[in-house]
Amino acid sequence: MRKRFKVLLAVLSLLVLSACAGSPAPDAAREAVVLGFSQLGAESSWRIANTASVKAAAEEYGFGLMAENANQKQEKQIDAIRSFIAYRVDVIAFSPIVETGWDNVLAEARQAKIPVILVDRMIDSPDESLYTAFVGADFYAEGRRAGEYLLRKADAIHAEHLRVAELCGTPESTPMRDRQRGFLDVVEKDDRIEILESLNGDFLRSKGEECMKTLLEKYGVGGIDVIYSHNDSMTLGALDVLEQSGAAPGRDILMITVDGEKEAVDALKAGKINCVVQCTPDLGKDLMELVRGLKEGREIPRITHPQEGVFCDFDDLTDPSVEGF
Ligand code: GYE
Repeated sequence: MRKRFKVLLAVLSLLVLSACAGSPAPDAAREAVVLGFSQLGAESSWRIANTASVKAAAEEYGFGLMAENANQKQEKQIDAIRSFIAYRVDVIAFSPIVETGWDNVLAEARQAKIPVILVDRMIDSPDESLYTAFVGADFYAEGRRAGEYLLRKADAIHAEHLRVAELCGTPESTPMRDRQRGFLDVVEKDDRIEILESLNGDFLRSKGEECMKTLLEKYGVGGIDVIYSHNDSMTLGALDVLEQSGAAPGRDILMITVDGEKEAVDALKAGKINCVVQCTPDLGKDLMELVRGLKEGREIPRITHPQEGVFCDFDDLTDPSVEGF
């Protein structure tokens, strides 16, 4: 009996010692956290960098991560969220591909008392209790920055009339809606600006190419003055087509894009793009801070927006801070 008691005591003190020798108590709590993350797909360099940021940050914070990629399918995201609920993860994070259609599955998460954090994109629902927090860019502000650049450029080149074609991201997604609205709110009342048309390029490079071909067939290089594209992937696709057709993007057609991936920033430096509105994919750490806050029972901010700006041909592009992700 005495011997068994001694062994038990030894095991207990070892446990206590190892807990003390390792990380402090809050870290031990962190290790117990499991986060379910449903990424919407891998449509762009932005998305790939965003997935990497979430994975690296989960590792840094010592959180368990169940990550699922939905390959651009809302049903797959819904299935992933249901599997996270069944697994009883501590927190669910997901990037909704479109804004509507989430009410049922998020009500199931609420019923299971699992908090939900929206990453990158928003949902559109009258029920605000379906999610606890949002971390991602202010897309409306990004659209406005694109519009403000265009008006500044119009002044600088003394333009009287600028015909704009818009390459849009995935229909019904938050960045598509808000980048369009923000841009229009700035340029709409300026009678130098004419919007020729808005085409859906689904945030894909291949569709950016297709859209640019369609535009060239319809208007010719001389019939378009500005391309405003909702992301770099579509812009880079359009650049390929323009260059193949012998046009000089950046000079014959002003190119305005959103994201800031390395290839686009290099094209800005080479004079093929005129303005890159930044949108950072690096949301991992902000997300993990929110998860940690929830786990520790703290009040967390409802909305977290990262700091973002603009790189454009009015800037000193040799400055080392002008770099892409
Ligand atoms: O701009 C685009 C991606 O939701 C901010 O989605 C994201 C957008 C990003 O495919 O490249």
